[in-house]
Amino acid sequence: EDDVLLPYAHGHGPSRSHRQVRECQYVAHGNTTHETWPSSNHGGLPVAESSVFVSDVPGRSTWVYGHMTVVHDPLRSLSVLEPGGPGGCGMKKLASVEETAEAAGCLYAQNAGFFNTSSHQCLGNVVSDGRLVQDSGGVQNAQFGIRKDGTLVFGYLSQEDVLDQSNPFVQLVSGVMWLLRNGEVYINRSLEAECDKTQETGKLNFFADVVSARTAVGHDAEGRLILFQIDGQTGTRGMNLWQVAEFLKKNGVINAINLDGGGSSTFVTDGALASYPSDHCHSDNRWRCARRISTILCVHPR
Ligand code: NDG
Repeated sequence: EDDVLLPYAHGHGPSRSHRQVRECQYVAHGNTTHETWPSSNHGGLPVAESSVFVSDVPGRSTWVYGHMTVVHDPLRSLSVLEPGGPGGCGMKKLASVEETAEAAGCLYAQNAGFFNTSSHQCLGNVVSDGRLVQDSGGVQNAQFGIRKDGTLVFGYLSQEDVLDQSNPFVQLVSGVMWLLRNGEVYINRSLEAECDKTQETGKLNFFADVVSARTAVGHDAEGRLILFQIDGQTGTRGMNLWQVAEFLKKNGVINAINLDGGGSSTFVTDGALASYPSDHCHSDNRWRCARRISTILCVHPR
């Protein structure tokens, strides 16, 4: 009834070893590769602007809508929020983006981190408004964070990097696939480096190549945050990750990571749903409903 979550090939779950399946890498100490950029801090209103676009992937007749939100003062107006409020990850809660965003007074919000669809556990690193909610133990997946001094961080982090208190993370969330690094598509390298167990839409190559609804976050040359969301349906419409990366690059994004997508991909303005989700409603299969998801990115007044 959901936007397809594909089973692993031949019934081999993520825990069974398989010749082609790498073990996930846990890096406890030292520096793993990432990029940093000073965030913009424009004092003037508004804190953010949001625009709608229509996908224009060459050769495709099934077009969908998407949203780009530009955040002018990320350090003061962007938060990673747990599902349903503080403590949501610990309680293995899921909540719609509308619920979490409405309660927190977000002007704009979109889904963020991946979760285990059976246990509802939030996956990866989560730092929310200066509170370390959980760390992933150094698992290698694409990260987005903001440090206390406003530095934007995109890429891979060791557990030590995540826990470092000299200039601590005030916001941090994990995605899957580093889409753009220094203005270049970084998907080939991500396919080799990243843990495949953080997402449930088939193997990592399929996950990257399939068209679907997508959510991403990046930054431009001025250090503004760029939030990206595009509607879709896994295997039918939307964008694959190569197309998302090209689209972001064309629009001036320098570093970007992919966040939870598919039926989780959701965009909310002023507490109201502003995207077309792909999951069918539990109550009536004819209609589409927003999925209850894990963490969100919330743009709020300063
Ligand atoms: C979405 C994701 C899936 C993930 C699940 C829970 C895509 C295309 O949400 O990988 O496991 O986080 O991003 N699908 O269905």
